[in-house]
Amino acid sequence: MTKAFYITTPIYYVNGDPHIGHAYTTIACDVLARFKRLDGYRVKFLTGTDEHGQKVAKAAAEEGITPIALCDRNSGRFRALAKGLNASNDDFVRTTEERHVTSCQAFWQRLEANGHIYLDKYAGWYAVRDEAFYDESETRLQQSSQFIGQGGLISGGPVRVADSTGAPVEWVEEESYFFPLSKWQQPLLDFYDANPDFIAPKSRFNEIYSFVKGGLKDLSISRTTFSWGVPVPGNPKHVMYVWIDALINYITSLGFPDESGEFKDFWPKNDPVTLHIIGKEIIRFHCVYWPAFLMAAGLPLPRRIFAHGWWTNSGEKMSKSLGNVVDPHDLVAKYGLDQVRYFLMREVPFGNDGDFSELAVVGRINGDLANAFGNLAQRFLSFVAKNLEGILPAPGAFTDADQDLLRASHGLLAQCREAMERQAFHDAIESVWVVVRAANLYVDTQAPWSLRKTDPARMNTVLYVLAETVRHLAILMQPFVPSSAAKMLDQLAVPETERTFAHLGEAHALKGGTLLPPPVGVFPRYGDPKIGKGT
Ligand code: ME8
Repeated sequence: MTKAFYITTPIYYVNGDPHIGHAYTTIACDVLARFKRLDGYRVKFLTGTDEHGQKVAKAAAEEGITPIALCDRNSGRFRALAKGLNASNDDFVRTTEERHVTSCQAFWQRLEANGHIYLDKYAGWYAVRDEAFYDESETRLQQSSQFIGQGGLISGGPVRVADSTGAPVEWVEEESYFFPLSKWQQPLLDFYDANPDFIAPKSRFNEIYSFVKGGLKDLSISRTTFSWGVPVPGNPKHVMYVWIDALINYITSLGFPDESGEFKDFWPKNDPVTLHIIGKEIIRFHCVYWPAFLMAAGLPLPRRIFAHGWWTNSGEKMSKSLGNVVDPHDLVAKYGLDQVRYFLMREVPFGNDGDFSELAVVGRINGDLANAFGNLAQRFLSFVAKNLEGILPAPGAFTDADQDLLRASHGLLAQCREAMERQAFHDAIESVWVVVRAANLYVDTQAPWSLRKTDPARMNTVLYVLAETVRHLAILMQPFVPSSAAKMLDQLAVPETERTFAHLGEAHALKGGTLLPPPVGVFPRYGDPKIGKGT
């Protein structure tokens, strides 16, 4: 039976515009989805938008439009981003959709039926920006400052902010439904102990483990002071807390509360297949609340939650007020989509924070893509076109050097699989680049161009080995740079039906005598006058 794989991005808040951070998560998920599809899995890849809650209601009020008008417009921008990134998502969920409201209410009723919801009163701090409740001990007083005209600064007295995020908090007192999170402390710790890979990287696992060990308080899960949310079944004065609503999106898309369709394949009881990729700032919601909600509802848990790091811009946090938010559309327009995808996956080990700079982007484009990978393919393809009428020669007997290179190519799938199981994109790419570099060295040492007159048979073998190596590299790079890898495979005349990982290895090797189409450069240098872009 085909193994299933379910991968999700967080659903993005629609109060702002998409930025590079959103693009980063979506691309990472897309790379994993594509990798698993090529590896024979039945994949479902979900993304979408988080549209309820006070933050979105406030943003709409500030613009003087209805919340749904804001959601419709901005959700469209996130959908356009996914498309613009060539994301292969199978669904795009919006939390204002009917199917989601049904799913949330059914989930709530399960919790209630199982005795895990009670009515009480909440009195405490709330940060609208984070849509999070904070204990007084998690907040601090901070001197506020306000800009007045011409760069002047005045002090506006102390404000209370959340320690971890700096978001202003306000005092909230209202009737609220609660989830008895405190009761789930031990079951959660037991679960983490039994599943040490549930949260990655390890540092995040440790962070969550000690947070839970420190004790959990019951969680307020409904609000009454505004109405932009999913009505609580049986008491529509309350809307659900936006985070319970948001987390449920992951099962809405599987058809919940109907457990007979996709749900049973992608949210199975045994051997879970779900991977949630999120940013590091939302681990508490995903690694504590979500598993506790699921346990309480009597539903299975995801397999793993990976929290990646944050991008800064030239050392500074990206923020609207600083005006340094990197717009993914601009970046793609300037450097090319596959170039941006490659950069984001290669530059920073997934899980670490990263610093964005255009200098680094150009370095990767010119160094890794144009000079190393692109050039490797380009050199022998144009030689074949010019000197052999575009016909791929058949090889003779392989020398040790040939076999070394072919063996290295054949060994790549296992290395990439191992790295991708850890969501170590940079390691997967680096293992491919070890072979890219070895192949470039092979070209230098074998010097096929100089063999044309002296030893054409040997030249043919060398060209063939290069073609077969590039075939492997391009097949494996498809998840990262889908259009460029496809172009490379087109130039090797590899049929579209023979580009999965099952086609790696000798059984599907290129055949000598194949006519190759005229070569075209796949990875241009940035700053090359021919493409009219200056660095
Ligand atoms: O948190 N660097 O939505 P959101 C890297 N709606 N990634 C970044 C980033 C940065 N500078 N900034 C944002 C929410 N991200 C909730 C999620 S899920 C049930 C609900 C990415 O619009 C990162 O993936 O604030 C982060 O988790 C996500 O955007 C937050 O998006």
